[in-house]
Amino acid sequence: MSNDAQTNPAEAPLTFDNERARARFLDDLRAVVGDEHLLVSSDLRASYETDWTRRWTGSSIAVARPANTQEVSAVLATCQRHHIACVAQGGRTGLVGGSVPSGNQLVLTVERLNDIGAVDFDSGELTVGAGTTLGALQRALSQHGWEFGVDLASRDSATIGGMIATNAGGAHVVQHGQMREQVVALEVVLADGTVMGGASDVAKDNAGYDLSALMVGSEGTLGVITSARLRLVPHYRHRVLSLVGVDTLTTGLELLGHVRRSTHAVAAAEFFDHAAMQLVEQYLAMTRPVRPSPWYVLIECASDTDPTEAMAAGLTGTPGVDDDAVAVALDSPGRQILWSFRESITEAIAQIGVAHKLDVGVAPRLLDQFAHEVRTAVHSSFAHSSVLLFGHLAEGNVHVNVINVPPTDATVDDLVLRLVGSMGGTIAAEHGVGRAKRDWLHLARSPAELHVMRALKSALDPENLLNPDVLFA
Ligand code: 2HG
Ligand code: ZN
Repeated sequence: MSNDAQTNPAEAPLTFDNERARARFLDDLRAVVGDEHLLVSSDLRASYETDWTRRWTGSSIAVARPANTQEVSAVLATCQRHHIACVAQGGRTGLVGGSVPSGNQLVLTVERLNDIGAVDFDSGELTVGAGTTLGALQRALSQHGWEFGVDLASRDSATIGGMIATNAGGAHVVQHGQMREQVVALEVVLADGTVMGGASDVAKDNAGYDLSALMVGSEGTLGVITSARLRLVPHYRHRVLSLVGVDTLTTGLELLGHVRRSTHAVAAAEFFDHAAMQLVEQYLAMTRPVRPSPWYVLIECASDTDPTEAMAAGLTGTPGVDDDAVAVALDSPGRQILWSFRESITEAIAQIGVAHKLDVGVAPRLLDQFAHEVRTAVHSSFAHSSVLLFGHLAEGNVHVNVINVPPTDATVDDLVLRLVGSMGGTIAAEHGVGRAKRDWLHLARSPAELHVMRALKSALDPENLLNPDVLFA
């Protein structure tokens, strides 16, 4: 890798100054991916230039759709030769603008890198292309006695590559961890086109720096992930899910504590507020099966032995949790109905507007205080706004969604993120930093950490060509 140019990652990406240079760049790309897979006209590019939220949008020179690692490598080498920045893209469901181009940049979509390798039954591992959607992976595994440890509502759009690049979390972090925990090894293409690593099936490897781990959560700024060797988890024969209405999140946490003490099988612990419940009831045209409460908590247990009794034992005995506050689902259709109240919140919100999405985390014991303060602060500055709070209870991960504030007005983001910072929390609990949070990264990372992050970026991408508008302000 060349290391002669040291460009400040904060500098603007290099851009074309004339049409001929642009045409030469496009010709070189065409020679790599073929005419059909280089999308140049604005109507073909359009869907790759806006993310799922519709808050983050931009323009690109073109969209390249390489078919394999060699083509990804040649595309990045072409970008480097022409000094053009490249934004790697998966399913565009990251929610922080991390895969949206912002000007004279190339979009590199990994959607054609979607091979799903054979499951190694003994080790419970497999290798997949970065463009494989989570849903396709789950369907491929359904008959094999293994599952993938991460699940999230956008499963049919989110790609494994994007989920690794953002270290996605989802509903089962409490049982299986985030994407980081599922990665055995990665194949990555570096800024100059060098292919690094490979989806090795060596189970334990301590030979120096864990370079695959470095790529997890790097948001396309250090390299483009092309394939991944993934660790699977056993398919559990029994699953039981409870929806419980509670007055406070502290009660929800107590409840979770009881269930955790009576079984090790807790697979998910989620929460949402009454405003989110009402919106989803309207969106799904369904009625909640429990009495109205300020908060709702979903607790799922999954194991090889039936966890129903242990779950029931855990649920009883928490003050304020009476029978009409609890609904339990033992079979798959019943569980799907209960899950739909939680999983449809994001879609229901998108139906009514473009939301400010602040994916933040605080110490779980501070959840009620945070909820109170964030609602008060947002409403006092934006009288017509609506605040919806939902997220992942066990991790104190709150998805603050604010609607009826113009998408371009970042004062509400500032207000929420500073509040989180003042409570010792994190400004990015599971969606990453992207373009949405880069101005507030200093609230979550010390100067020493920022210095090391910038040093890594400069070492691996000296010309600042990989996703230059995310992470660093
Ligand atoms: C979830 O947990 C997702 O449902 C989406 O992370 C969160 O829409 C959001 O803000
Ligand atoms: Zn989430």
